[in-house]
Amino acid sequence: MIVLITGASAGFGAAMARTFVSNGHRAILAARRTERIEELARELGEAALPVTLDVTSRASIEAALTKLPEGWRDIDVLINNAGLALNTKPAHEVPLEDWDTMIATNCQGLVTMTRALLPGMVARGSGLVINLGSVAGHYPYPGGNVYGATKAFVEQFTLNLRADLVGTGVRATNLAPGLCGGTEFSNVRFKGDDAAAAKVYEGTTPLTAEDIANTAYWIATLPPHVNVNSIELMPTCQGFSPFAIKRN
Ligand code: NDP
Ligand code: 8X3
Repeated sequence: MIVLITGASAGFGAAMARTFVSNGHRAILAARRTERIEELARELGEAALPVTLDVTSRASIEAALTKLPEGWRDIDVLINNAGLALNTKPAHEVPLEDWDTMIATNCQGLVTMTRALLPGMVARGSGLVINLGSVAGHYPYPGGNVYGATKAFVEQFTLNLRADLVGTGVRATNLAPGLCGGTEFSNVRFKGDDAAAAKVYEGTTPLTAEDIANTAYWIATLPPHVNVNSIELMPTCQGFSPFAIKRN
């Protein structure tokens, strides 16, 4: 199968590319950092195609997809993985630009990619869209404000896709991980403060990018009559907080 992975230049996306290709499939590696995806494509060989695109730009997506070479256009699996969290400040302090960027990437980018590839999948009577949600879309936490809201959007959009796609043969899944280390997620969230990023995982055994890649691969290789609507993963060391109560 051919899988298009957004955010293939790092973290989950790069791990997914390695997993699909090592299992005999072809992967289109999409991201903004061209050198990164070209390097990964060199590692993976002919089964990988690097494609520079910015999911926040409809023009960039359309240009990249139009330029796909013959033989790479019938995409079986779209993994909408590109995404980010910015900041952990409370809602009344966080810069509005951070909210704009998260909404543009995690929501607008994801729906634009999906809308671009769905018609082909429906016409072929098969396909799968895996959207990267998060536990942040299921449970609120301080500083999660718009990030969590974008991931709740991702889950509901995925379920609404399911509603529209019944009978088409096209499947859709919300894949919602919890604490996961070894990616650039926290480095991006803390804007290059790598010490703050490392602290997030201190003393934990978090999920790994390979755990998420293996889950995506499992979802994509289930028999065609099986649709995973939504799946949530946490590391065993992660649990739930009590409600915060401000006492007099
Ligand atoms: P990373 O920061 O390691 O990777 C994010 C990827 O997204 C990069 O390849 C980056 O590539 C790409 N990306 C960001 N913005 C854009 C854009 N505008 N256009 C194209 N690509 C873009 O993060 P993770 O691998 O950890 O996270 C991947 C996904 O999983 C995200 O959606 C995240 O919200 C979600 N997630 C992560 C969890 C975690 O704990 N790590 C837990 C739950 C969900 P480039 O900069 O080259 O464009
Ligand atoms: C990433 C997991 O808990 O940092 O989506 O929001 S969390």
